[in-house]
Amino acid sequence: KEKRMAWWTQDRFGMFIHWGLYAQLARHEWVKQHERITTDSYQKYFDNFNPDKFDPKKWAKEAKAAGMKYAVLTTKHHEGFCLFDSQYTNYKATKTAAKRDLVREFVDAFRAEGIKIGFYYSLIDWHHPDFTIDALHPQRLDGTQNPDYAAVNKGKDWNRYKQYMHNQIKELLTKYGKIDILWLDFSYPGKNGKGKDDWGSVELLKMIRKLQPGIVVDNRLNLDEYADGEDFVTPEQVSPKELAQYRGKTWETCQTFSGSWGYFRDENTWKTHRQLLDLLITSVANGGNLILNVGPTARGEFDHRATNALDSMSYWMHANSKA
Ligand code: FUL
Repeated sequence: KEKRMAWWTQDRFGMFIHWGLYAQLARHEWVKQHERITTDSYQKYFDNFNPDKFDPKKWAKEAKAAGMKYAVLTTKHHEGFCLFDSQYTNYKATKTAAKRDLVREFVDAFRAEGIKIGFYYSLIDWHHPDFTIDALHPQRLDGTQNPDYAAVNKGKDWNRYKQYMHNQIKELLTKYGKIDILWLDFSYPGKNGKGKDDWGSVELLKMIRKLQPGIVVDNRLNLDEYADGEDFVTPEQVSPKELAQYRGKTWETCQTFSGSWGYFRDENTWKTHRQLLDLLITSVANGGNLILNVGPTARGEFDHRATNALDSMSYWMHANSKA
């Protein structure tokens, strides 16, 4: 483990990229869930998806200038839309007006800049017909005492979903060369009652390690009792003050520039440049990594506020680097 973690603990600073159909609504990557949008009415965002400004080479240059050494892209977020050309679904970028495998282009562009490659993949899927409807699903039931979830889930085949998810992770780990990080995300384990057996986490991790022996895997697989379950813990959106408690662990804090992960046009909670630097310095000082998130717009660009923040990091890196 120490060997495969060596570069990761050394590199310290990465870019998270949350991108999907939700960027078009520009109000949170959970918008389908927040607003209880049905899969039918969400379809228009698939039909209209056309990221004509997508230029991952530009993204990679900005990441590099900011001093980021690795980048993790959402290959599929909870909404279920795949940025990659999966053979197991048509709900994917290649079937939209984009007509491109966005993951492939991301990989090529970031690799060319010498940036390590990470894939985020959501175990949760609000599009797949076999994914269980639960209290946190967009189609959750209204607040009666005992909503009848058994009835709405009748006919759904969980094993079919599980197989789909494993197949897609296999695709991601076999079709894009060497992948450095896998960032799986169950997001809400306790509340919907799904555990490692539901996700098939033990087999999943075995497969991952076999396909990509050097890969670094996060801790969101519900594998707490399984000895080799996690390479790093993932404190999300915690304040710099709270970071000291992770000393001694292998950890990465994931943070946004504003509040949401997906592009949110009207959010007014953008962190100041000073706050961002404070996060980076406090993370590193406490022996951890920082992964800072950009949510590109639906057309595929970084918002000027994100670019501006990245510029400020780049300025600081430049002014303080010995290289
Ligand atoms: C969470 C997700 O629910 C958020 O949307 C985001 O992806 C964050 C990094 O992880 O669990």
